[in-house]
Amino acid sequence: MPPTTHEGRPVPSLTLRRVVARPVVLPLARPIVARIATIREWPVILIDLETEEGITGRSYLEPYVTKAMRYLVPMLADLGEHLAGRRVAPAELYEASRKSLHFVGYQGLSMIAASGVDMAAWDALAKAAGVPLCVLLGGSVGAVRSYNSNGLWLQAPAAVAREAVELRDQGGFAGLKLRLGRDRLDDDLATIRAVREAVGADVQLMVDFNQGLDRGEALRRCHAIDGQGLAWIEEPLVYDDLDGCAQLAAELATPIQIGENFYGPGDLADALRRKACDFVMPDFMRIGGITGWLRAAAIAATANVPMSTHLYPEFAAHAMRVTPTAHWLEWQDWVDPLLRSPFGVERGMLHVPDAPGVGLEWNEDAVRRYAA
Ligand code: SMN
Ligand code: MG
Repeated sequence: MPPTTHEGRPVPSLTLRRVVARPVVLPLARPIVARIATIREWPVILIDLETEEGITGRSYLEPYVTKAMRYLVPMLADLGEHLAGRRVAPAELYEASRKSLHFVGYQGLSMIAASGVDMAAWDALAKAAGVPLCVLLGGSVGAVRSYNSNGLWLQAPAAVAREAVELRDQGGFAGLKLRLGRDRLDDDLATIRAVREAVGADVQLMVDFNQGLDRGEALRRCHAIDGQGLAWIEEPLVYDDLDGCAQLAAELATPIQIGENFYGPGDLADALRRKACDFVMPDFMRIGGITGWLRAAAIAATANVPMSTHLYPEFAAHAMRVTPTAHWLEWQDWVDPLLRSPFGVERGMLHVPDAPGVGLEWNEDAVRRYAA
């Protein structure tokens, strides 16, 4: 007996035909001005995983650096060629992708490409099953608590406070993330105070140093903001300094948050083993797509560590519906111009659409307009 959906229809087996990757570059309404870089345009690779049966799985990648698309686009096509003819069984494709990378290594762009294919494979499979991805994963359709991460970069305190009110009111958000790491610590402190004053006591404030501090500066600054009632302090140190993070996590009352640079579930396990953080927030393109996320979520759950998402809010919404220690979804609308139906946000909750798959359809006019 073939497996059946909730409506009793058989789930067709899908065969991967090819992977089509299209680079686009979007303008950012609010340029990213972080401690370590300024980003004015947002590169996105749209992935269509075509199957012999006519169902197309969709995903996208956001590789930060426009030039990185030069390498990722052919990698995705090559991975597609390597996997062509195989059944769209995400766990098997994930293993096959990894095996094909034994010699070049799993991390970096390798993992990013494999993650993009994985996400598209899950979308295809859920479409074939006729159910939303979260349902295929064993969950139900619903909403996920989200914070607005659209802005609050390194501008002057008063400007950040004004923007914080705008972002709170963009969807009734009860959480906002500010970026820190101005030249002077006093200006970071003034920004936290100005934002708190502007948005009131009921909004949780996360802060992100974007890996911008050395150990001495991190000790000084994190202790200085430790009494501000922040929800977390994110990436104070360069991402691979787990010993430094462990020292901060041990000393500070405010939880330390890391994870957007975990390459695969093993990195998450390693960070927890080394007590490098209190919270984790893997990024879908680095943790290994949905397959990597599910494995990472199991590890976080066994350690009772709250797990938040990084970018990819549409995939995040589905994944969080089945994440045992689901904490906060990071919401951004940067890719919305490319979507036919952006997901809705209400009272700070991102809603999973009740439709087969993830719920991504490209707005082809916009794709043409922003083609790189
Ligand atoms: C971030 C996201 C996207 C671009 C730059 C920085 C940030 C985050 O680290 O966590 O949102
Ligand atoms: Mg971050």
